[in-house]
Formats: sequence, C-alpha cells, structure tokens
Amino acid sequence: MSILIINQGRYLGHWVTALTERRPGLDVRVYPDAGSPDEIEFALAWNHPLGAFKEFPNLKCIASTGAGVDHILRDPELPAQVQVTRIVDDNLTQDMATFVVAQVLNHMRDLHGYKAAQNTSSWKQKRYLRTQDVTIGVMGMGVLGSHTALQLSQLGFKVLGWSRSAKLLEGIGAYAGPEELDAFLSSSNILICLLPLTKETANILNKQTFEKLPQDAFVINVARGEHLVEEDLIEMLDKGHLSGASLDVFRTEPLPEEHPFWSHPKINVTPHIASVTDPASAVSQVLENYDRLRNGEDLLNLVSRTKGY
Ligand code: NDP
Ligand code: OXD
Repeated sequence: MSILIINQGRYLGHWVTALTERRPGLDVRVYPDAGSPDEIEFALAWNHPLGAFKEFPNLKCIASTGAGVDHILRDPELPAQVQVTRIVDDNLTQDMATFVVAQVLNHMRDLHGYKAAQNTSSWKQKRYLRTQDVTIGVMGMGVLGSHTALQLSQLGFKVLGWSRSAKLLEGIGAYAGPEELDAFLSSSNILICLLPLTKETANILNKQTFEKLPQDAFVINVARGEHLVEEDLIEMLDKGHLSGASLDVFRTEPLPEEHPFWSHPKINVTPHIASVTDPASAVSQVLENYDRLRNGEDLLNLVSRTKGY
C-alpha cells in the first residue's frame, strides 16, 4: 500500500520529508504522478483538484493535512465509500489559542492603530479596554475553540462558548444551537469564529449576526472565509457598529491585491497563518491511521461526512 499526497500549495515538500524520514522505505507518491491508480488506498490531501479522487477505485481513506475538511467534502465527486480524517494536534491547538490571544490583546490596546499612527508621527493617547470590560464569545467549541476559550478565561476574561451541543467547561458560559445564538451574541464584545465550514455555518458572520453584537464589538475570523459575508462586515464597520475585525481566512486565498480588506483602516489581515499544521508533529497520526487502515482497525480523528466536520 502507498500514500498518495494531493496537496496544492501547502508544505508539500515538508510532508514528503516527514513521511519518508519517519518511515524509510514508505511508498510515497505525489499527485499527479500516482502510478497505477488501483494501488492507491490512502491519500493525504489539501485543496485537491476537484474530482481527482474518483481516479482511484480502491481509495479508502482521505486524510486532511489540516483540522478542517471542508476542502475535501466540497468535492461533489467524492467517492461515497471513502473515510475522511483530520488533524488533531497539540501544537495546532496551542498555536490557534496563542494567535487569538494576540489578536484580542492587540485590539484591547489598539496596537495596530498605534503602528498606523507611528507611520504619520502622530502622538495621540487613546482610552483602552481592560480585561474586566470585555466578554469574549467563541463560536465553535471543538478542539480549537474549547482550548482557546479556556486560555482566554485563564487570562481573566469572561468567556462564552457557542456550539451545537452545550460544552460544560469550568468558567465558560455554555450556549448551544440556533435558539441560544442571540443571547450569546448580545453579550459578546469580541466574537471569535472557530466553526467548521458546513452548510449550516456558511455565511454565519452576516449583518443580522453583527447587529446582535453590542456596540463597538470586534470580530475575529480564524475559521474559513466563507463564514463571512464580506460586504456586511464592511457595512457594519463603516456604520460604526463594529469597531474592527481581524481576519485570517478569506473566500479567495491569497486575498486578491485589489480587495478592499487590504486597505480598510479597521481590518487587520493575516495570510491564513493563525495555526499551521507542522508535518513533523502531525505525521505520526497520519502513519497511525495508515497502519490502522491496513489492519482493518477504526481510524482516529474520523470526520462525520453527514455533519460535515
Ligand atoms: P471541531 O470539529 O473540533 O469543532 C467544531 C465545533 O463547531 C464543535 O464545537 C461543533 O459543535 C461546532 N459546530 C459545528 N457546527 C455547528 C453549528 N451548526 N452550530 C453551532 N456549532 C457548530 O473543529 P476544530 O476546533 O478542530 O477546528 C475548527 C475550524 O478551525 C476548522 O474546521 C478550520 O476551518 C479552522 N481552522 C483554521 C485554521 C487557521 O489557521 N486559520 C487552522 C486550523 C483550523 P459540537 O461540539 O456540538 O459538535
Ligand atoms: C486547517 C487550516 O484547517 O490550516 O488546519 O486552516
């Protein structure tokens, strides 16, 4: 059995190195040089060309090289029998929490604003937010959201979490389902999106959602660009209801040069780096699943194709 890597633009070489160093002699193939299609049962994927998987009649498992699997499940020709797995990794989890904490603290002290002021030699002191002034709402209380929420809570923030099923974590207010969304939003001065992209969550960061947030709320989207209705964000920022946004993910990546987000004074843009899988750290779980598949055992970090995450 071999591992086929189908990876457009993300650390391809690092994955090849990690797999072959960890398991010398492993038959690693890189798409489109897949060899005989019948021999491929296990694929490691990120942003594959849609339709590519149907070329492999014996494919049994597609492992995402990241936490998200929307890039795999969006393929209308995804073979029905294939199991999909994702990465759950301590580094990935901790890196996300660190990034979100950095964005929260930056916002509270307006450090981006002072950097802009420095560019015009402008000395202007502004009021700032304190921990006790801010309630943070985390949408998506899975592996990344729960850890991020707990880290923020340990820093002294009041933190609320919203998910499909309520997550009872010490010190975190639990909200669940569409019926509790409004109550969750109405208390969230900083809204963090850590939802998976599914039919239910697409476009969830829209005007109606933003209107339910308190005046001057701040939005951090580190999940997927398709969660955000871009023109609604700009409208709510320009109207002054939202005070700003930090965006790490976009509908089109790389973010096109002419996109208004680049120059909007209230938007901070980062290039999808909130938390990046380190192949050296995540390779062992990929190989573990490869072995499990060969031995007919249950796979780790399996995704529900019905739920979409
Ligand atoms: P998980 O699958 O562990 O968690 C998903 C959470 O979202 C769960 O709490 C789930 O609820 C909740 N959820 C799903 N659907 C709904 C819904 N319709 N309404 C309310 N809550 C819902 O995912 P992770 O925490 O591992 O990752 C989250 C996302 O972060 C990834 O899918 C990916 O898109 C993004 N990501 C971004 C990165 C970046 O660098 N910007 C890096 C890594 C990931 P329940 O618990 O009840 O099932
Ligand atoms: C992921 C990502 O899903 O990097 O892991 O976006």
